[in-house]
Amino acid sequence: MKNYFFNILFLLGFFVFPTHAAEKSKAPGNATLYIISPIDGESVSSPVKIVFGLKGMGVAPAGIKFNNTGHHHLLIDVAELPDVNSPIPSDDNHRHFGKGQTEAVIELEPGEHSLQLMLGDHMHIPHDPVVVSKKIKINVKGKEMPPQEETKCISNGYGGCK
Ligand SMILES: [Cu+2]
Repeated sequence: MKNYFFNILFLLGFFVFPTHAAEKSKAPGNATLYIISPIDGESVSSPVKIVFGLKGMGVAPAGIKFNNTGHHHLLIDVAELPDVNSPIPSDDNHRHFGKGQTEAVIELEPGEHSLQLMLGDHMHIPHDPVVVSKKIKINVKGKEMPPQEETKCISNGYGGCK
């Protein structure tokens, strides 16, 4: 009788989780992903240098399968995390650092932007559990006008300048 129940659970498991779903790369529970720079709320000028921080795991280039490693993905102005069971999309808002980079210099329009890091495995798929940083907000300053040279007026005696 006991076996019967186990069989049912087993079959249900296959029903809920399709058998073709590949085993996800595991992440240690103490893995911590964070943005070292800029800091939350900072005002910066574009281009912005972003420094990635990772503890408890290592960085490996995309395509290299090695336990407890992954590569960085920078999510720019992304409201909701991408699907954690699929490769992270690759576009202007989801930047991959597949060479194993740990910092980046990016151009951002003036105004408020959100930044968040997400680790992906050799296939760009988030780990289990998902390794993601806190989302920070930064303010990108507008382009500053070059300071205008003060023109000195030396009277020409007719109400104008020489
Ligand atoms: Cu990737």
